[in-house]
Amino acid sequence: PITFYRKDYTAPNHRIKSTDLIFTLNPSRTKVESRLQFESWGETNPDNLPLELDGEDLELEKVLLNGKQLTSESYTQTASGLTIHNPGREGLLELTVYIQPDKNTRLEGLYVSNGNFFTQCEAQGFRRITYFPDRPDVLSQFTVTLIADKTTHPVSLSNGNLIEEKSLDDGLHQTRWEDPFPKPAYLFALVAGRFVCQEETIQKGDGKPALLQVWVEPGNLDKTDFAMQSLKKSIDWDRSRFGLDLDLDRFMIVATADFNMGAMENKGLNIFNTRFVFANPELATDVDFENVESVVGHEYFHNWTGNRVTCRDWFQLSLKEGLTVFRDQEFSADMMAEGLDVKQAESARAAKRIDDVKVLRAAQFPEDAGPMAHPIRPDSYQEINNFYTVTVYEKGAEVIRMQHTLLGETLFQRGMKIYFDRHDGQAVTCEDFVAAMETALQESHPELDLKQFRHWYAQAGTPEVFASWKQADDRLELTLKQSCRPTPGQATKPAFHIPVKLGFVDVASGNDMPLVLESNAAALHGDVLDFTQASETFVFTGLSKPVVPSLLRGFSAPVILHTAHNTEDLIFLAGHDNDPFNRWDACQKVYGKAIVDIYKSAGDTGSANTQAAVQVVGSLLQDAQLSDGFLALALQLPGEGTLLEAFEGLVDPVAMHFARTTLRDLLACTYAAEFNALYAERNLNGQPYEYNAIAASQRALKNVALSYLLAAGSEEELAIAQAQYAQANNMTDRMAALSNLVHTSAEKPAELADFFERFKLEPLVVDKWFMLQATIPASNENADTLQIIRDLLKHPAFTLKNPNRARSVLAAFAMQNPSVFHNHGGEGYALWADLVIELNTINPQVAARMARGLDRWTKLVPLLQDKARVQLERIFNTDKLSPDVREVIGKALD
Ligand code: B3K
Ligand code: ZN
Repeated sequence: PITFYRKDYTAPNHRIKSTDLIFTLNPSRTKVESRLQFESWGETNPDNLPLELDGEDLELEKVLLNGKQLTSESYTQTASGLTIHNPGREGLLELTVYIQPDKNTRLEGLYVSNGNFFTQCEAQGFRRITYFPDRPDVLSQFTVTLIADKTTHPVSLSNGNLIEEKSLDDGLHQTRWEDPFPKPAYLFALVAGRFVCQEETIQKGDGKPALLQVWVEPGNLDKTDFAMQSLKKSIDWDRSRFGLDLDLDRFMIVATADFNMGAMENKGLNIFNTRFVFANPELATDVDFENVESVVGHEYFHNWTGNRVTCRDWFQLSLKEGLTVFRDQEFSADMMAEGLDVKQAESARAAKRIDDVKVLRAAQFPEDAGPMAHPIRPDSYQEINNFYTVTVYEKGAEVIRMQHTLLGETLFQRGMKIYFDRHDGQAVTCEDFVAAMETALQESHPELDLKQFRHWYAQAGTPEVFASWKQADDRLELTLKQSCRPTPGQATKPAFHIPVKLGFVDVASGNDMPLVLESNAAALHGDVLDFTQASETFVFTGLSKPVVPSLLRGFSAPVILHTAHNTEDLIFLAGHDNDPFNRWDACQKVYGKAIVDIYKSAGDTGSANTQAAVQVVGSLLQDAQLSDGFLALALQLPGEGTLLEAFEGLVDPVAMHFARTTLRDLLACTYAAEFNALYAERNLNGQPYEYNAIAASQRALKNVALSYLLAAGSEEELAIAQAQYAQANNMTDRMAALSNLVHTSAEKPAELADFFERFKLEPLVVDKWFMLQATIPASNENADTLQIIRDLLKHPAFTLKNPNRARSVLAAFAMQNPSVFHNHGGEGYALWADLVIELNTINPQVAARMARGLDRWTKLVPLLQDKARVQLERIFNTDKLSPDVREVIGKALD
């Protein structure tokens, strides 16, 4: 396999000033004609540098340079590209190629989905459309002509503005599009087919109108309102919070059922997985609504952070992704807090923060500790598509968030302005972003810099922070130590600059005490401590009464924090921490310790930690001050992925599942009456459904209560879930009832068949139906989940060709159902390997995602490691393994 290195970056020989494309669209043979106006990149470049174009799976018909047909000795054509020898300093290159969109099951480049044409070009899909310098630092102005059949493909769209539309002979029609902004090829898009749209004209900040459209296949218009609302909110929010306005006269979203990822930010023509567009109460859960809003926001925000300023090379991916995730997280938090009073708003924002940190702990921490660990700015890759990771995205967002924490909102926005002033229209690096933030910081704090902070871009691995303290004579000595375990290629790492947000909670009053730092006082900025050494002691004064430190508030840095808190301290923080995030986290720590005790003692529930967990839940249930959203989060036990990753030593996921279930059942029985009451109070059955943050958290709490009710498991509780299913007027309640029934019932509930019948024409809901069954845990001893999965794979509605459907079984099983996937017989791994191997030939990108299922196999108990290795090796030795899957499995076996 070829490895690409960040250090090897060189500028291209030529830039492409303008790109004129003509597509004659035909599913089995599409003609692509291109006219590329090129010129030498650097003034001092020699005249005879070759023009290098990438290309894959293309049938080349014609090459013309400055109007003259080239003979075959003036260029070199290989399986990966086309090199024009001696093209001169500038000129016009004209190419004609043919491609086969209907054979494209990889869904990269131009492909056909349900008869319609779509493109996906990021990262390197454009080279499967025509020969071109397919690299993000080549920005070109695109004009696109689309010629298509009038009846089968009446709608045809591309980036930018529609400048011409006309009928042609032979039942064809043509549209012509011009994108005023130069862009790299990865932002190119075209869509053609049968579509309908919801549209609206809005006024931009400069008073000019802009046309917004959401395009879907006929029959789906009743699912587009929320996406349109979300788009308008995104536009308003980016203007008011970041001062960034829509820069086009027209902004389009198109939904397709066949899509490798969530969505794509093509300039002016975002293409979405239907999953992140379609939303109405009957079909989408509250979480689906939330995701639609956040992904619509994310793609829209890319228009500035990604498109106006893009990446120099793919090692810089986090430049746009980390920043844009940070922006979409803030957007969602602001939307959830909208219209609430200060206290409620704080709680709503904390709930969003908790959701994001859960993802980080469940998915990013394992990645950072496993064979695919990489810095948010990777140094090397074999297949770039494997690096659209939780590290680049979510940890990348944490690294931006830390800069936001260090600078504060005002200076951070000043840094954004400097960034755009310097780099609008350019392809730049992560370093350019940090430099802009550093300039903003130094304008008001010349003594500060982000020198050490930059390690976050270069070093992989999750830092661990160890905190201990001594309180005596009105002083508190806080000692922080940090370390970071080796990751592939990085044995030792210099200390990180870690912003530690903190408070000292007075035990008597529950209030935060003022922070007075006596030693190295310059390290404290408001309530944020700069922690920069391997080990450092900070002395705080004015603390004559006992306090409990609350550290890393709001999860101010993506680290694993080990503290000297004893069980009593944690119980105190779980009840009194003034930082809602840390209050939640204290609950999680207590539950986690209890589950580990149960795990280690093979089911014994007598430990002090287990008692503490019971006590914490009891207090939460009695606390009338808590918002529904917070309570719903605080009552949920840590997820299995988080527990497995946090466990010290080799672990058995099956036993961990049962330990967690044991605690859940204990809580359920102890508080059966309270959960019953909670359920009854929050049960809105019969009231009209509305998606909003308050109503959603009420439903969330009710459904958490329902899951405890079913865990306690009598006939009566079963009837409650059945009634909720039958009476539900929205998908949130229906799904919650069904999943509780399916995951705990003795036999296949009748509701499961009803659900399929009701929704069989709605692919996204059918995905839920598959997913529900693929995630039945081992604790449901009446279900043979592996057999259920084998049967699901033979269901007429199942196909590996559609990524959503493939994920609904394969990812659900291998990544969300540890107790079945890791079954001791090894059948789970074998089934997974069969599917990865099959998917490898259909869609390498999605296969490589699924191949990550055993990333952390060396953390498993020896019995499971042996079984895992057999299957990893079986995949690795498969014929025609794609570079995508090879990289993932190869690194796992390294
Ligand atoms: N930028 C795209 C991801 C493209 C993935 C290519 N394998 C979606 C996003 O982050 O907005
Ligand atoms: Zn993105």
